[in-house]
Amino acid sequence: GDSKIDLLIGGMTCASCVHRIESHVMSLRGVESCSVALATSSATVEFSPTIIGPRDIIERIQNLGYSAELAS
Ligand code: 9UX
Repeated sequence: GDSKIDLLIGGMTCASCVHRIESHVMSLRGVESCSVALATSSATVEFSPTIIGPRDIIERIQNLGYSAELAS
């Protein structure tokens, strides 16, 4: 991807949360990869900035019931 963001995710309590977030974020047009880590409550997302932006990605995760913010 052309752009990459690191996110802090709140509210993940089991491994299924990881797969749930990854599959939803991966389904967004413009997202190329999404790797969620339960141990560090974080996610790395690669995307094409001409198609989607951090705001949309964060909003999608929040809509699933988790908190999400830029880590850096
Ligand atoms: Mo596990 Mo996560 O039962 O939203 S899927 S807590």
